[in-house]
Amino acid sequence: MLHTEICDLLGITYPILQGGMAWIATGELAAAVSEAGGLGIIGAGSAPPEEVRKEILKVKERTEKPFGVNLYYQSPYIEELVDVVCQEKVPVVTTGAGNPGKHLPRLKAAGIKVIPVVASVALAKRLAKAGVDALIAEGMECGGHIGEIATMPLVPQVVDAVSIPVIAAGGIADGRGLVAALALGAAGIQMGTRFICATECQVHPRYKEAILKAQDRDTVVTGFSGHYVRVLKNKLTRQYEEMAARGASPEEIEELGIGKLRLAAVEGDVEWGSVMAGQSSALVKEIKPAAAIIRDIVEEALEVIKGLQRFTS
Ligand code: TUI
Repeated sequence: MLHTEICDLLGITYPILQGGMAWIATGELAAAVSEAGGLGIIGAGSAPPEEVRKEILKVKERTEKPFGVNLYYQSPYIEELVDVVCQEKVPVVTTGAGNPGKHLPRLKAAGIKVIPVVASVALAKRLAKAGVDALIAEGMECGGHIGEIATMPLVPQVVDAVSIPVIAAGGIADGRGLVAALALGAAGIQMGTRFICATECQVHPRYKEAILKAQDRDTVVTGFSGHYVRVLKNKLTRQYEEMAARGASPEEIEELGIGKLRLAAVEGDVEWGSVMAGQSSALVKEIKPAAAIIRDIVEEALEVIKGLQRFTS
């Protein structure tokens, strides 16, 4: 058994959250993770509110267990999405790529547990003061939109700065990573990349294969002026690098990224699409059911904890 305060807070069996990845984390994956004792999270991304409601209903049909929705704060539908999660009484909301402060009163009034993703100590402090239930401290090893600080230094700094539970994310894909996160003071982990390679994940099979093939140096950070995105290297990232080298404008570079996550995740174009994935990609070696992913990680974590006793006297 591996139990932390986040299990009690969220009503889950294992302290493992699945990242709410846009275009990737649909109701099927979220339901499978929740049913296996973790917290499955639907990625709302920039999808229209009624599409997100459909995914919520899908999860409710498949499991009685708690689940979450991730709200992407750059979505043009953010206000309507807050309405949908409140109406549907979604048990947990995680947020990304922005400050959810102004929506906290509404979300809390609907009985929703709110867990923002933060990439800095300053925002962690501000949101803890505003009354969020927990925080996800996400290091820049993760895939997709990233901050500037790595998981190893970020997590203990956030843990020291707040008195609510902190969940570690970024670069974690196995039991060793889970134990390391606990050692840093985290109460649990969130994994995105590992769960992309879950059997139940509906992403295009070529996206999963690209992660399975990836080695240690196969991710790259693209972006400009504070908006950085970690993806697997491919033709798109080489074109991006050429553009950056010839001094292309931020607008031109932004233009290159439009629609590219959908191209990879839905169409399966892993050469010209944006294959968002973390540095943990090289740790992911097989596709297996979400329940097996969770079981194997917990088993490995318990073995690692036992093994650590040899260093004590
Ligand atoms: O949100 C993420 N990761 C994401 S979102 C995403 S969707 C996308 N699609 C196409 C192009 C680009 C992105 C892919 N990956 N992670 C959570 C996260 N949030 N990491 C960092 C932050 C963050 C950054 C700034 C949270 C808050 C914040 O606040 C700034 C402010 O307003 O104070």
